[in-house]
Amino acid sequence: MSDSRKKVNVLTIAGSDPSSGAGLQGDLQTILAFGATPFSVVTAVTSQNTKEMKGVQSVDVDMVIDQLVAIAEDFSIHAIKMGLLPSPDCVEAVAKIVANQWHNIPIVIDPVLNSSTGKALVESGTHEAYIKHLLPIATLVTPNKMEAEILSGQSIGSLAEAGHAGRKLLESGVQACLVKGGHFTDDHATDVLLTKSECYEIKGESVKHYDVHGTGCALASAIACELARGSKLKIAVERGKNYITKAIQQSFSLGSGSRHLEHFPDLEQS
Ligand code: PXL
Repeated sequence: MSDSRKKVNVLTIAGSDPSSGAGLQGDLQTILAFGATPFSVVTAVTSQNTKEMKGVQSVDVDMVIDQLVAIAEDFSIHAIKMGLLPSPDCVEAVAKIVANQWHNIPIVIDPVLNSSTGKALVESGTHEAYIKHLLPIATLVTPNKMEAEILSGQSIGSLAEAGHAGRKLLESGVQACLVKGGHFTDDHATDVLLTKSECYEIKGESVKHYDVHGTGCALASAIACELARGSKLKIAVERGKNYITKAIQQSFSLGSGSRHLEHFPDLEQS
């Protein structure tokens, strides 16, 4: 984890998960675990538990804008993490306000399109809006295999193809792309990090394959906290990945379905 003595404010723009596994509630726990101060703007409300995604309702775009303006008027924000943005209108409005209000701070986008059970969480046209409005202002986008396939329009069956898809996403103007693995290699633990000039395979410790909810949200939040403190991109991604690995290894069952991440893991435990 990064230098916890430096006070930073990290804003998450995300949907609510009442079961606290993913979304806003997962982000808040991660941001606290990194010793940063969390701020939150709600874009959608879901009804779900560890067994089932029951429904999703968007917050009015005007209300999303009002929340963003209220935060911008009163606080310095050092990094932004975005998760579920449920409609093309929401994506466009958020991109506009963020570009106007927050210059030169790291913006990390976890492009949530479906729930882990495959239920669509966003309206049609949302992924096109990401490419047109949001990726051009972002520091890093962190798609999983399926999200990278949708956003790039390319299928991914290997690490090399993950790299091609990531390179395609860079054409939108985003500064960097982390295509999360889990599926490309035998150890299920290698991600591909691309910038315009660099390409890294970020290898993680192999983790037992648990059904854990909210890993993408927590990883993007962790990276946003590191970037807020001034960590270089590759270091931020490696620290975020180490955090999420430990959070998965130490995950636990609270409900009868997917497990909860340990958002405050012991980072020394192997
Ligand atoms: O893990 C993606 C995600 C993000 N945000 C919310 C969610 C989910 C997945 O279910 O419910 C609110």
